[in-house]
Amino acid sequence: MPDLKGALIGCGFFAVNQMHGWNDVKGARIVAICDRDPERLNIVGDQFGIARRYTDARQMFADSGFDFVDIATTVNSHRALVEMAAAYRVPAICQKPFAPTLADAKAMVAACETAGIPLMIHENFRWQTPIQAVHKALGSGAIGMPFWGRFSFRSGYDVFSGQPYLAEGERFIVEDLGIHTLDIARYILGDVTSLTARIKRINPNINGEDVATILLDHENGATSVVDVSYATKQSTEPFPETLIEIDGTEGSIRLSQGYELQITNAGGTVNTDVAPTLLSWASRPWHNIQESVFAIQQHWIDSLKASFESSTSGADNLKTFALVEAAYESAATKATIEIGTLLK
Ligand code: NAD
Ligand code: 89V
Repeated sequence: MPDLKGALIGCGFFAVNQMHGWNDVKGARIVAICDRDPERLNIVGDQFGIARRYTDARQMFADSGFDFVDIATTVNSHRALVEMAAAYRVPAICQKPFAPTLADAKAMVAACETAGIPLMIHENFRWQTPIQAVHKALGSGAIGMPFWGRFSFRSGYDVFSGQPYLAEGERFIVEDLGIHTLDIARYILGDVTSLTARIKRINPNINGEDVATILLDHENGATSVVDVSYATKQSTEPFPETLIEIDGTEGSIRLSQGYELQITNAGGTVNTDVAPTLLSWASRPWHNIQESVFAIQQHWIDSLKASFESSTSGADNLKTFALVEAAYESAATKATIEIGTLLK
C-alpha cells in the first residue's frame, strides 16, 4: 500500500515533536502544513522541508490531496477544525484536550460519525513505554485482580516556559496534565463510575489550579487515586514521569521514579528497567513523551490501513474528558459525580 499522505494544522511548540514523529512513522508522510501565524508556518515548513503551506485551514482542505489531518492547535480551535475535517470527509487526529466542553466533544464525535470518518484524540501518555509495561504486567495476571491503584504526577518543572498559555486559563492542571493521568487510570484499571475531587492553586503567578487530588471508583470494583501537582519541589525532579502503584489479590506493581518497574507476587520480586528509548531527535527529560508521540502516530496509521478503531478514538476519549469535567464539578460542589449521567 502506498504511504498515506497527511496534513498538519498548528505549527507551534508541540507540533515539532509530531513532525519528527511523522518522519519516523512507517506508511505515512506529511505533504501540507497550516498555521495562521506565517512565522511558525515557515519555521516548521523550512525545518521539515514541506512546500505546501497554508495560513487558512479551509483553503488547505479545499485544495485536498491528503488522506488524513493532524490537528495540533490549542483547544479553542479543535471543534471548528474537526468539524471542517468531517465536512471534507478527511479522517482526523485532534490533540488533547478534546474540546472546551464535554458538549463540544460530543458534537465532534457525532460530526465524525455522521461523516463516516475515524477520529482519534492524540492522548499519547498511555503509549509511553513504562505505562505499556504496567498494562502488560497487569494483563498477564501477575498480581491477580487489582483492587487499588495510585496514579501520581508530582513536579516542580517550569512547564510555562514552553507553553505560556497554560498560566493564563481559568483551568490548568486537571485539563492539561491530569487529563493524561486520568486516561492512564482508565487504561490500566478500566472505566470509572464515580469521582470525587479537590483542587488548589499554590503558584500565585498563574490563574488556574496547579494541584488536584481525585478519587475514582472503577467499574471492576477497584478504587484509585489520581494526584497531580506542578507545585511539588523534590530532590530529583521527576518530570514527566507518571508513577504508579497497583495492589492486586496476588501481588503488587510499582512503577517508580527512574522508570523502574517492580512486580511482587508469591514467586518473589522482579525489578525491570522500563526506560523509554531516546529517539534520535528527542531530548531529556521529554524523551518519554516524544517516544509516545511516535507510537500513537504509528498506531493511527496502522488503524487506518487495517480499518480498526484507534485506542484513543473520539468515542473512547469522551470517557476520559468526562472525568475532567467531573473533577471540576466535584471540586466546585464538593459532591461525588456519577460519570454515567455526564456521558448520556
Ligand atoms: P502553541 O500555541 O505553541 O501552538 C499552537 C499553534 O496553532 C500556533 O502556532 C497557532 O498559531 C496555531 N493555530 C491556532 N489556531 C489555529 C487555526 N485555527 N488555524 C491554524 N493555526 C492555528 O501550542 P502547543 O503548546 O503546541 O499546544 C498545542 C496542543 O497540543 C494543545 O492542545 C496542547 O494541550 C497539546 N499538547 C499536547 C502534549 C502531549 O503530550 N499530548 C504536549 C504539549 C501540548
Ligand atoms: O500535555 C501537555 O499538554 C503538556 C505537558 C505534557 C507538559 O503537560 O502540557
